Amino acid sequence: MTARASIAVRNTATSVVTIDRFIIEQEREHPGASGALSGILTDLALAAKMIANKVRAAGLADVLGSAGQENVQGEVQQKLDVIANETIIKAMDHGGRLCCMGSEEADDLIPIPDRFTTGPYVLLFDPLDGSSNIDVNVPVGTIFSVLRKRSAGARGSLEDALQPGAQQVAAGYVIYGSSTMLVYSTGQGVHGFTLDPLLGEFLLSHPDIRTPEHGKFLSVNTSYERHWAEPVRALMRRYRGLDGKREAMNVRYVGSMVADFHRNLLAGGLFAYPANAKAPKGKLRLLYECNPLAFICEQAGGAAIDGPHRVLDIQPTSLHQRTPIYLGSRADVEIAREMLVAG
Ligand code: FBP
Repeated sequence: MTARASIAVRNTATSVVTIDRFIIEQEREHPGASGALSGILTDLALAAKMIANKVRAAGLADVLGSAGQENVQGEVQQKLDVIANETIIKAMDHGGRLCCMGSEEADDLIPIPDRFTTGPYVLLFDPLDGSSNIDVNVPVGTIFSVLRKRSAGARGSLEDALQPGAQQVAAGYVIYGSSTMLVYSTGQGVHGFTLDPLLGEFLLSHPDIRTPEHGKFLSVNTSYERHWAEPVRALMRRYRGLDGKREAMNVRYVGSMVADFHRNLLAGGLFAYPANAKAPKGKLRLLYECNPLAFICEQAGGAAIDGPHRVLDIQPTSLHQRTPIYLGSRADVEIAREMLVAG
């Protein structure tokens, strides 16, 4: 039974597919598999449940607001940024599957403590994406990317993190919205699991997600329009039907990349964070925001570019590097490629 065939197993009155069961079924498709990748995905699901509990009760517990310090990006860390970061590190550092980690909230690579054994994978993550939205109860998310270790030593190095996104062996995100969902891919399609708060289990709710070829939603922060280069302005006029060359897309922008991306993945659309005069490389980070979502997007039939390049082909040079991004429905990304390259 192939992994795609096993997708036929949906939650029915009599059969419930938990994420653990699904991970094991997918692993069976790889007879040589060590189980390490499955272990990483299972531990991430646990970390997601723990973060969901904190986010859900954020207004009641003293976890809202600033943590009073800045991260390497120069952004003020929110208390929940720090909590989510520590939760993921503690859930992942002792399983013997990772050689090192990288996080939006840590300046350098996070080593595996000497008292724990290491493993053949690297985990890169944004513990709480869209954190500026936490205090106003707008959906936020966690984004993760898994790569195979390349370097010789047991304890990993920057070389292991700085691999093109096309080398990812798994990627995904968790959205803490009206429900908590975990969406991931190991290169065998994209599958979504919804957390049943009573059972405390992620259950298969969105098997084999495919994103529509043509999108209806446009997600971009137009308040930067005056700082965009002319080709970007022309592109955004095109998407909004202002040059009469197509129907206008419906503009939806939450300001949490995971929330905007998730809507567009399911309903069809384009998320863009172009470069602008103030941010010549854009804002979003290549390794733990753009690469994992680009991987999911392509696995669901969509596309992701920075303008001239496929995002997953970009050779990273630093842990926190930024990139412009246009990702979503394939036909809409194609328009961006044509107009930005021809621009
Ligand atoms: P972090 O919270 O992880 O730094 O995420 C960056 C982010 O909040 C994205 O989620 C979102 O798409 C973008 O920045 C919003 O930026 P802007 O306010 O400039 O539109």
